[in-house]
Amino acid sequence: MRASILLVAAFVAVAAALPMQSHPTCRPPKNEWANGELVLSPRPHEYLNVEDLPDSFTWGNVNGVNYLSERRNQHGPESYCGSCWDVATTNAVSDRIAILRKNAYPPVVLSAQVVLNCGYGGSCGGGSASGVYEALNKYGLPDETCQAYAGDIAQACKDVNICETCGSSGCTAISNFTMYYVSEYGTVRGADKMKAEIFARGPISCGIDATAALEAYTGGVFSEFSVLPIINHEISVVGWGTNGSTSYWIVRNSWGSFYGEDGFFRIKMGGDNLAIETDCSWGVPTLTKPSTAAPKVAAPVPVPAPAAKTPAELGLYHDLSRPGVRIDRTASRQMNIVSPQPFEFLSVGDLPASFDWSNVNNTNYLPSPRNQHIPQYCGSCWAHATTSALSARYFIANNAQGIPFNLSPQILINCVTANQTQGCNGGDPLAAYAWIAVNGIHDDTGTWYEAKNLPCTDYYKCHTCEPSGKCNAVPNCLNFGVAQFGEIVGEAAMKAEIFARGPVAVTIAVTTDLINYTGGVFHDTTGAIGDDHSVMLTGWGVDNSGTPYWTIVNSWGTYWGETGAARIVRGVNNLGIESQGAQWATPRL
Ligand SMILES: *[C@@H]1O[C@H](CO)[C@@H](O)[C@H](O)[C@H]1NC(C)=O
Ligand SMILES: *[C@@H]1O[C@H](CO)[C@@H](O)[C@H](O)[C@H]1NC(C)=O
Ligand SMILES: *[C@@H]1O[C@H](CO)[C@@H](O)[C@H](O)[C@H]1NC(C)=O
Ligand SMILES: *[C@@H]1O[C@H](CO)[C@@H](O)[C@H](O)[C@H]1NC(C)=O
Ligand SMILES: CC(=O)N[C@H]1CO[C@H](CO)[C@@H](O)[C@@H]1O
Repeated sequence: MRASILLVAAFVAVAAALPMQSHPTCRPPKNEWANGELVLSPRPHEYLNVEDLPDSFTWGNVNGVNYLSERRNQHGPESYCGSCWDVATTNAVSDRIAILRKNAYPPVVLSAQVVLNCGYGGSCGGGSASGVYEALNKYGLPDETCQAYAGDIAQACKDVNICETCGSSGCTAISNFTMYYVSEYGTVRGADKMKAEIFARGPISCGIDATAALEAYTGGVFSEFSVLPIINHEISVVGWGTNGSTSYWIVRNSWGSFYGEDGFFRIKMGGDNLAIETDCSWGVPTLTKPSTAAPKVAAPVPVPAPAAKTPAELGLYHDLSRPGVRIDRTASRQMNIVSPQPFEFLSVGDLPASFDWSNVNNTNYLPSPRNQHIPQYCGSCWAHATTSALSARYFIANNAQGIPFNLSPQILINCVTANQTQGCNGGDPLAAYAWIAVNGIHDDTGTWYEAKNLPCTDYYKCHTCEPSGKCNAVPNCLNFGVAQFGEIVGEAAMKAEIFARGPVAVTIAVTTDLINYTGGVFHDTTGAIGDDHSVMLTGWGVDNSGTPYWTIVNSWGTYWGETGAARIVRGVNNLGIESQGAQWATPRL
């Protein structure tokens, strides 16, 4: 008894003298997925001269263009998850897909959850980056609209947990969706080789010792050479720079945008600070399937058989008994309009014949697409359309500088109650903007989309979880907002508003043919008009046969329609698109 007390006391004394290791399980020692390499072509350090590389370089700003994908928070939604190795790697490959696709719409965010569901290299108890790269080569990964981040709520590796949509009676596997692959992957160590790899091919993922001091970091160039580093965390290194006297790495963490410098930290380069130059890895994305790739799981058994059922017949995408839009048109709905609206000062005849925020002067201003129906059915289109449009308008207001983000629809589902709005049972887009104008909103790194009605508490507005298992509210998180907001109708006013200020939310009817839509200019012939659904309206054009159309971005995943978007015939009030109301809001800057 006495001996064991002494032992405990000795252990406590030693532990207190050592730096605290607070992420003990996020990057455990190597496992069976570790150290895999598939190197098929010369590596950048073999053909680049490191002396020729610039003093500063970051994929967050290459000649004024950002290629970095959205920040993530691994620590939620309901508990701690040691998935740093997974999130750092899927983020780095998502960046490289943006580089490969020259930032074309839509931005791709690879699904970190599929990695967890399938155990590609580890679990919430930790894992290795090379497992993710190996799986990206052998099996591929879909984007997040197939499988949302659920952290600890990992599921079995089967089709429905790789790509799904959910209806009122459960979730169904999607059989036709895009998989992303890497053609080769490997490891890199040492500052010079890391620089060559990053410069030539894009961000890399690296192991690091996440010390208590790094956890407490709030900005500046970090350095900590006083500890014997033990790699227990993984991050992505996206570039480097110098402040005049000190060179540093630019690092994206996976602890939310509220960590450090907007989710990033800078750490002194050279000398293997916290072991950041010891254990890095890279993958080269490809848009064609490698010849060795095979499905992880057997081809899906059509549910229910046979496969002839259409999405509409399967009750997918939209449940007409659960409207996504609830607008009390007899009530006076709040707006805040203090300056002239674009339709008052722009002449519609002066606007271009085609215009779309997915490509204005070769720049995409739209955030990554969403899926309101995963991990379960939720009639939250009103929250998705409004937050997507506002996110785009922030990017427009920032002149496409900085890292794009998606404002959190979940906060609105939890909190907006005005005028019949009922979370997953539908809501009023204008009431969403009215709520944001008063309360503010945050990106989705503190409030993950969970597709259910949660309480409107500080905790559910913004939280994060610790290795101890404890989850805490993040204070002062709602730092984005709305200045003016209103509603317009009619083609001319909608065009002027979109052209001058950015995408809007718009209310449309949903028909079975819209549910089945796979591409082309949609033209409803049933005469449907109604408050069924809310989508983001991003622009307009005219097709080869001279048919004018609107472009909308839906929140039904990228496997629906034209990569998540659709064209709808314009000028004839199809689905009520020009008469049911388009809601707009300007960002509070
Ligand atoms: C799968 O999707 C692609 C791209 O959207 C499309 O070209 C193809 O026809 C689809 N295949 C099936 C079987 O639906
Ligand atoms: C550069 O960073 C180092 C390390 O944090 C710091 O000591 C130094 O004052 C910084 N220099 C400038 C010019 O900011
Ligand atoms: C769309 O869904 C409806 C209702 O299930 C079905 O009758 C129709 O044939 C489908 N259309 C197409 C083109 O698949
Ligand atoms: C696109 O280019 C045109 C012509 O140079 C310019 O007038 C316009 O402001 C640009 N649009 C954006 C959003 O940068
Ligand atoms: C946010 C919002 O639009 N609230 C409105 C709800 O309805 C009442 C009654 O008509 C209005 O007074 C509010 O402005």
